Amino acid sequence: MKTRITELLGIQYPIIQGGMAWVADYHLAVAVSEAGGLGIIGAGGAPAKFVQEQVRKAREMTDKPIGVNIMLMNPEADGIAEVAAREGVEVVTTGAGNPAKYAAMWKEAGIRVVPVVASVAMAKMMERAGADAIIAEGMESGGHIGSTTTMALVPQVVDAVKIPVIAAGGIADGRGLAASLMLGAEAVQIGTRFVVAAESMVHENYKKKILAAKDIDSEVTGLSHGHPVRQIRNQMTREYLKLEKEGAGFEQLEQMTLGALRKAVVDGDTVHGSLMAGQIAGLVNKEQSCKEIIEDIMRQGKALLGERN
Ligand code: TUI
Repeated sequence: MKTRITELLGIQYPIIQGGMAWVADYHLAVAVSEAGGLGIIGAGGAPAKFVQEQVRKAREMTDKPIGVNIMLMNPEADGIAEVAAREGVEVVTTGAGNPAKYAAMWKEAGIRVVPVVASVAMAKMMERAGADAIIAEGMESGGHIGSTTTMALVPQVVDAVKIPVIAAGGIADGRGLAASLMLGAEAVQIGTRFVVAAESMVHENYKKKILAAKDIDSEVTGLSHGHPVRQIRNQMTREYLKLEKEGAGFEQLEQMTLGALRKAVVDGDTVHGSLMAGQIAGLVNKEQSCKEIIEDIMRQGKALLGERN
């Protein structure tokens, strides 16, 4: 299945693994790239040195293209941006902000620049800043989100830019892939289904929560202070939402979530941790290898799209 994205990124299948903070380490990224998709190391809130080590380990394990995701709210984003340029990754994706100031440096290093956006205005701005492609991420996604759904966002972004678009948010199988291509996207980015992949190093407790989740089991915290985050409902989200309703300030709320994702991923704390996951978690009910996941999605997607692919 060839699209402008498979050509641009040098991958076999139009499937990109989300660059999830704490979750997407080199084990997961290498497994996805080796299976023909694009694996991405999620820098999250990590220091630049840690990201450099991750990239080097991935490089030792695969010759296939590898990406790094830079979460732009990370105070070390400048250092990580330089690591990406220096260490010869093929692709950089960015989230939670505007990466325009790094675009020239990355392009000079021959890196494909692919920002994640949650609005048409940001997509246009990124195209002008030199982005090679755009990931249009709907509010069905896990983690830090915008406010528009994938179904509404993707075709509007596709119409607004000339560069190819990758759909994200609420996609976990071949139906999601086929639907995304119908909306004009040329690849999909998948997060939640890869959190439970066999090669994903997240704590077993976190995986179990995603595998057991139903459609309505996620909650969005942080809407009141403009940093909405989707995660599976638990004691933490209940307390957080109660405090938000009572008008708690950003500082107090931030205190509750600091380190909460790490608690979920590393410690397996499903009570106080932030179990980030998308609304599609209800569809994700078995642990498989990245190869099985990608082959499953492609088989189903191709059958739906017919022989033209
Ligand atoms: O970045 C994400 N998802 C994330 S980042 C993350 S790490 C985290 N950890 C703890 C608390 C909060 C976050 C978890 N999930 N997705 C990409 C994304 N980017 N979605 C929305 C945006 C976005 C938002 C605003 C992109 C650009 C933007 O621009 C704002 C501006 O005007 O600069």
